[in-house]
Amino acid sequence: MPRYLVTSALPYANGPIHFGHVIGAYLPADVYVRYRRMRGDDTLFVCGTDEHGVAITINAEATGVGYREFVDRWHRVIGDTLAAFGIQFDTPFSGTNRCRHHERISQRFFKNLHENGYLLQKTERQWYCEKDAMFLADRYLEGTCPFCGAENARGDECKKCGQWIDALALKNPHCKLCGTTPVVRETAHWYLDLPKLHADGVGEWFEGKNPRREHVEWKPNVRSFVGNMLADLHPRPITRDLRWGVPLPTPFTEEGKVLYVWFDAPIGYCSITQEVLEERARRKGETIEDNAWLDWWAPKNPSDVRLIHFIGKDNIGFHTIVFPSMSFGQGDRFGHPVVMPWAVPAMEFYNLQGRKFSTSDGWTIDPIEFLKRYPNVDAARFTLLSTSPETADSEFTFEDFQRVNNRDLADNLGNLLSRALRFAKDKLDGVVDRRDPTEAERALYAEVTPQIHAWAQALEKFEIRNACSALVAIGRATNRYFDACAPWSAIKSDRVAAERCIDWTTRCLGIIGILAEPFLPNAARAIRESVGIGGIDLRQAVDELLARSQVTAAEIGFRVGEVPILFQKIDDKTIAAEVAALRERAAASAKTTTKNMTENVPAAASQPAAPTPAAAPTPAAPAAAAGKPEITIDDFAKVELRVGTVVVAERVPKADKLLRLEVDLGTEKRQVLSGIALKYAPEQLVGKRVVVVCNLAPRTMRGLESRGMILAADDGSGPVIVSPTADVSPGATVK
Ligand code: B3M
Ligand code: ZN
Repeated sequence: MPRYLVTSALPYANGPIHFGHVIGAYLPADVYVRYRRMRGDDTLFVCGTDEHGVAITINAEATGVGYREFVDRWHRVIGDTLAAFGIQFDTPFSGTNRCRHHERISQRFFKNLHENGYLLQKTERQWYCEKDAMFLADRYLEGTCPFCGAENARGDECKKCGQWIDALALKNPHCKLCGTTPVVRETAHWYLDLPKLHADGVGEWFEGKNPRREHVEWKPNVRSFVGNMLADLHPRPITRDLRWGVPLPTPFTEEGKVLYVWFDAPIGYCSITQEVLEERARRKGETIEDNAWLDWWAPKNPSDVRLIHFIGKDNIGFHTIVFPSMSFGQGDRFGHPVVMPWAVPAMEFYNLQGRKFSTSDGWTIDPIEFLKRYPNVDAARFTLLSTSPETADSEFTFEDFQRVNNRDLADNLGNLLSRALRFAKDKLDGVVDRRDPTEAERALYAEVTPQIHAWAQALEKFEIRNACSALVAIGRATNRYFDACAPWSAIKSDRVAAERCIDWTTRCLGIIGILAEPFLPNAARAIRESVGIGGIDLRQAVDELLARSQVTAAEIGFRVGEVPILFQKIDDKTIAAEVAALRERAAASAKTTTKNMTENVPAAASQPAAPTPAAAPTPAAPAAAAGKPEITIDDFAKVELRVGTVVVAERVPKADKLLRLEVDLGTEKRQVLSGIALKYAPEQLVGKRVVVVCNLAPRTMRGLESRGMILAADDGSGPVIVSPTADVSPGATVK
């Protein structure tokens, strides 16, 4: 029997998480793990926070808090949020800085790759701040954008025009920390030789031709994304000039260099595994070896362990190419090969009421506050799960929350339970006896049985929405049966018929109480207890249900106890008030002129704190919300905007953010370069209608001429292409 090693993406300890994160990588994993355990599978569920990287150091410095204190604070907030959603990782929920095995294991990965010939060293020129004595990685550098002239462009991209910037081309560069002008210095970095790893077997593994991967189909979103990346693989730098992170192992130690956060973060899955195993052993009064994690990560027989990464779509490349390549490149140096992922059920994006979640724009819901207002976490779980972005982007709306809560849960399950049990209390002396089925009960089971199998099959394939639907369908079938039997009138002439109805209704409720366990852990337990199967062994129950649609324990009658209220309905007024409050928060935040990087930090975080030895804290510089000067209609008329259809889209080599598009404008085809590659895979764009600025002066980027610009909206979380809402012919003017 295979064992299951389940991971959820390690959230950055850098800010709060919202519903999009919860449904992206944590809740579906929790459901899957609960399901696997119900099936009796040995399962490990590993997670913790991602605690390194420039995003964290910059925000910590802006807040004036030491790095470790900063990540500790967010580690707590994130851990509490996930726990509030009933997500039960194996403990500890750790982190890449707090885990005491992390440095050692990360360094081993690096060394093994080096010994196996998969690392390259290259020297490059970078900006260096002599005052702070450090290289200015990515966002530590600011200057004037060489493309649009915007100030405050960062070392890696311009926030204003979205262009990818070669740091050396930045005009008037200055250090974000001290403001001085840096100098160019040479620095040597290590690169992961992805082309070589690909040629040596990672490519075949991805295609399923390599015995190290049992053939499981990739999800289409994963396959298309990775297909594109594989076509254009380059060595990837895996070290950074920073003072926060995992130091390079000896003999590679050099002043101020650490492993790149995306190199050490996935190794966190391994090091946290070691901690989880230690904690398990401790509870049994045992101790374990420092390499116990290898029993899961490098088992003698690789197909013993099924490694499953639950992630959001922006992490696909790292979990299907980079980390598998790092693992593949270990060879046998851990005794046996390191396990490669068996499945990567990546989610698409999850929005909020028609827009992207954006903490800085106030377009978000604080999950902890939400659960204070709606304390029944099962309702929140079920709403997120049944609207999850499994195959396409989807969204959370308060209207869906109301519908799922009121209709699918309160009416369909809660009401059914209380109607059946109250009837038994009032009319049947509180006892539910077993009665043989008639045609009606056989018809009911003919509806329910396929849904039991649909539930299991869907969960096996990570199709959680379908599994939710199967559960709801059992409730609906049972409601129809109950209403057709109408026990309240049957009792007047045929007591046995009424008893039979309550018997079979509660049997189905028992089935619901078992199958609901992964999604609605609290309600599921309450249902099982109320229908007399509180002590049931869930594993055996599922086996029995799949074998014969019944459970032995449910075949004995029971005495009705307390009748629980499973779900409270939510009225229209409450929902309208929620939507209004959300809009108000967004409007209030749009008025605030001081938006800066500390905005994600709770009030307490902006209190002065002990300075860190690593870098002197600097107050965050508030960037004024730039309103542009007024223009006349004639000014606007100078811009020629036309609708076009994307006919070709492809990545631009060596430019992470750029896509080369060919756009059909009706009368001509144009080549346009667009800085949207981080948000859109090329194949998502082909056939899409876009709006092109046609009379923009041509410009050459990366040796390619761009004639025009594609309009995109950006609320700070990346560009979203602007497209006409109805079909318009290519060439149509936009005004
Ligand atoms: N921390 C990115 C994210 O939170 C990153 C995931 C790491 S998984 C090893 O989306
Ligand atoms: Zn400086």
